Amino acid sequence: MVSAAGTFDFVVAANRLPVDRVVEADGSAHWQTSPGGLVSAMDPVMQGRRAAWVGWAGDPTDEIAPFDRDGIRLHPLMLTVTEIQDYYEGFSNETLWPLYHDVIVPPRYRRRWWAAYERINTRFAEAVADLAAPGATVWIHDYQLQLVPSMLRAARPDLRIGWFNHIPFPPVELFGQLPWGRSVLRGLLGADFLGFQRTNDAGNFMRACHQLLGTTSTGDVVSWAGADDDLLGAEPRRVRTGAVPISIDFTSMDELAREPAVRHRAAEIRASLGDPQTVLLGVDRLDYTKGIRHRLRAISELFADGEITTPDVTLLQIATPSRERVRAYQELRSQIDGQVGRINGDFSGIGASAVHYLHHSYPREEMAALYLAADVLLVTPLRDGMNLVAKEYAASRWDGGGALVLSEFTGAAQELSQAFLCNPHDIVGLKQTILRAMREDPAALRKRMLAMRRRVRTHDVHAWARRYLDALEAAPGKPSRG
Ligand code: GDG
Repeated sequence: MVSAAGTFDFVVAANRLPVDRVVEADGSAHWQTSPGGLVSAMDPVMQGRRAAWVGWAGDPTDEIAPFDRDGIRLHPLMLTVTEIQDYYEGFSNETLWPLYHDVIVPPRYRRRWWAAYERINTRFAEAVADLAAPGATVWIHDYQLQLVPSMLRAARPDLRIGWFNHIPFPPVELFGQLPWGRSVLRGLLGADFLGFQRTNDAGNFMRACHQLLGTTSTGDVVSWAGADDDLLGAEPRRVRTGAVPISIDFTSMDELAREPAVRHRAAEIRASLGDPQTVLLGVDRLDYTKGIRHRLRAISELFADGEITTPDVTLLQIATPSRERVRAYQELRSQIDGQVGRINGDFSGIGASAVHYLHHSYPREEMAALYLAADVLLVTPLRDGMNLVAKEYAASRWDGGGALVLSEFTGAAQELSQAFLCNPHDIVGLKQTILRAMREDPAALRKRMLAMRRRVRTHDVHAWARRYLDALEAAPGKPSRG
């Protein structure tokens, strides 16, 4: 059913709002801007427009009325405990997340979760349809909202609709497992432009459409003849696809890392680690895609081989708590706890830990200090859409110091070719790469780091948002306005 227009010319829909609700000890609550690049990327493109953002408010609480913050209308969607379990923890994080990351753990296909995913996507589409002005631009984010483009187009054919996938899009041989794969593709084809991190992801999407729906494509445009049914996305469509790799706010990271307090804190961190010759660092959400176990295996073997020893070398591993109610994450945590315990039992000395393992999240200032304190950053995902940590490391190293070991299975590897690239499945190769990064002479390291900094500076998050919106504007099939 076609709904009436709202008044906002630019509407973002993402699983989460750009703010978190903080409840103080006295029970009072306020909103705090969430950390993360998406918020800072969206801010400049939203300022000066009548802009709104639709997203889940985070906690299962009572209904919260829409409110304005920094000139932007925030429209919270509330989810019940069961909806969180089925749509978010279930379909998004136990079905789509592992399926889209090369089935590192087996995806679970449950009909109840799919039904909840459809329902919550409908709620997002309805909220956007109510807020968007005639002819407005809508930018939908990520794998949690893949049905929203077609749902929204059915209600509001006048809108210009874009979707961006922050995670990989899998090859059709894997995507084809999804019992509702055709519905997902038809959901996405409601957009005018579908943006992906890598050209390969866009290619995988196009191949899936061809094989499962019988679409044709010319260049980067997918043509769908439509279907003779009354399911979602039955209308014929021409949709543009493309790779628009996301980035970070280079300037703000660079400036933060230059602050005297952050530099002082970096020195303090090294001192409290016992001033080792080499500090190796890992910073990840505690997620099985990030290759933390492979990294620990390589480090453990390097200690066992005598290639590295305490107190000269230590690994500082920050693992930010994530999706703690999902079973695969609980299992991963106990595996990593066990691995770290064994490495420290075998290789630490008194006051000289082989691994410092911290299961916490930290303020941005501390993250910048950690990056500055590290001689080698280990980024070893088995699959990662982009990996912003790698780019943040380059942006923080205004001193030209540091070395980056980077998995070839990250989107970032396509841009940061001066990193020490590795295959984390190849433990022998990973060990050699870590040693090369540790032993390379400072002048050569500096050259590599300056080249990576140039890349991230010129391709920052603002350039990403502009490129995305230009591609959306230039997409085929101009909507009928009016
Ligand atoms: C998804 C895709 C893609 C981490 N711990 C703390 C903290 N962080 C920040 C990092 C970085 C961000 O979280 C993590 O970004 P990643 O890109 O590494 O990974 P995902 O969370 O998996 O993100 C990924 C990304 O979306 C964007 O499209 O790159 O491929 O999986 O910014 O700094 N920040 C703070 N404290 C922490 O403890 N303040």
